[in-house]
Amino acid sequence: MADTRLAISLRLLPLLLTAALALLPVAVSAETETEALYRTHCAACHGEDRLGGLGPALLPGNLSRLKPAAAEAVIRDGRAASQMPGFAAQLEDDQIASLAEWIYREPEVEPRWGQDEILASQVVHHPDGTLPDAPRFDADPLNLFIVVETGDHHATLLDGDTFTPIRRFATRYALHGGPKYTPDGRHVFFGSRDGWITKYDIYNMEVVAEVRAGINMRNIAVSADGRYVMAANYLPHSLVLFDAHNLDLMKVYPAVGENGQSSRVSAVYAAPPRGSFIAALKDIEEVWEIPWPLPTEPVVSTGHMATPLAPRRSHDTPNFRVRRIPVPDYLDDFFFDLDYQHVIGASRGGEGGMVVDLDSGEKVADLPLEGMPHLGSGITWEYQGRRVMATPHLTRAAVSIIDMTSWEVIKTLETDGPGFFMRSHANSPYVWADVFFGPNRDRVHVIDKQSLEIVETLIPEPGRTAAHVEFDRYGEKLLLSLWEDDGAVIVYDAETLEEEKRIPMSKPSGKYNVWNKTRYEEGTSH
Ligand code: DHE
Repeated sequence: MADTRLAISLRLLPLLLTAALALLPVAVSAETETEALYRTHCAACHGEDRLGGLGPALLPGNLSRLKPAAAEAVIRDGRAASQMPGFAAQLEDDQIASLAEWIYREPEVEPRWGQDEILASQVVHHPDGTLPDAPRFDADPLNLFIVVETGDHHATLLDGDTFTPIRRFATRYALHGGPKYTPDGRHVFFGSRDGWITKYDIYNMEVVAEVRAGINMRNIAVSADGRYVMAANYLPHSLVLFDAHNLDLMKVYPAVGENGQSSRVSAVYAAPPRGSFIAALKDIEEVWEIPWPLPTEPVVSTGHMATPLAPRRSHDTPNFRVRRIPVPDYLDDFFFDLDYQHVIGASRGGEGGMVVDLDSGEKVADLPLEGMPHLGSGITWEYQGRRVMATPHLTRAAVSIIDMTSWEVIKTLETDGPGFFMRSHANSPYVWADVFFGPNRDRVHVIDKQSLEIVETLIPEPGRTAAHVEFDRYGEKLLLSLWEDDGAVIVYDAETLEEEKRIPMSKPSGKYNVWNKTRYEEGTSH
């Protein structure tokens, strides 16, 4: 019986081999043809290894915000207001489709971005101290805004008194998150999703230094004294520390937990009262605190939230060493109370939150916040003698308001759809909350901080997304984005809620006022 089976198998062998050989060249050539197409048409700008160059990185993590059909359209038609040409004349439809499919595949070898690559990427255009120290424009340097325009990857420097643009300049592709200022407001650091950090001298309106910290970066933080910059990466799993003067690399921290498992880093923030950076890890249940050196001279008190004269140190971890704080759940999106005693984090499942004491590492409260609270957009204010915080939800038409002493949700406001950003100012009676998702994304709610009710819903332009607000330094005027390619920032009077001016811009996303950001104003993002 066994002999018979063997004989049949041997007779079938040539047939099977022929069939396999017939299939093999097709599979191999399909792969190599796509790779060859990439090498011929794409690699010069996007890099041989898809890590980016003149154009952005083309790896699945970096493309997570672009749908494959949209990627095909970009390859076919190009991207307006960028250097990406259309390839409709050179490539057949199936070639475009195969390229678009291929760039969403993980590379066979995980790309590397370590110390050598970071060092090699650094470009210092104007070494620190070589440019003049006085602003080359006539405007209050502390009431400037930077507006990030994601439509064509530019930023605009805006006078916060007259609301006239001072300078519009090209940025790296796909900036994300808030740019961070030095405490004197002279320099600003931008972070791009592809990992580039750009230091820009506002007074001289020049890019002074750049470095690439990673391949897929989350955000950056700047120490309260403006001397250090920390970058948080998804790829590679790392935090990277730089000297802010010329963006010189100081240290790469592989994001590896106590248990040896490595993790993406959700984000990193500066905690001025603690004198440290705080980072949350997405895949391990730890928060990291990394102290920077204490100032040798007193730090000047900076206004409302007032950075203390010298940061209090509640622990004795040496400078730039990691203090691991074990937490009971993975922290993704998070927020802090004003003195940075507690971190308020949304857990990875998006069905709730928790409050952790950063000194003891103890969880002090659970927050019943289903519907993906977007705690990173949280803001705080005084309400009936106590401090409250409010957060929008990414998948629920609601704003939750939480008492920051009892950690109870004291109000859930129903909104016209899930929102992304909230903003206020200590001098304003109102909170502004956008409706970023769904059919009502053209609406913005204005919430009274004392009645905790929506008192006005504005529709600046029907059918067009209105989102993200930032106040001027006095809390008297504010900017709202008409978040479209042919969009605008709209100037409102913060008291009367009347529109005063529109400044055309290309998909303006975040707007950042120098005073509010450097003073850690309670109504703005940190
Ligand atoms: Fe953001 C800030 C994470 C999607 C626009 N976003 C941040 C920050 C984090 C974050 C951690 C804080 C960084 C900082 O300022 O230091 N964002 C995430 C996500 O995890 C999420 C949901 C998915 C992702 O793709 O990363 C996400 N973000 C978006 C967008 O789709 C937005 C709307 C458009 C875009 O440009 O990508 C967007 N995020 C922003 C903006 C800020 C931001 C404008 C700064 C807000 C501020 O006022 O400071």
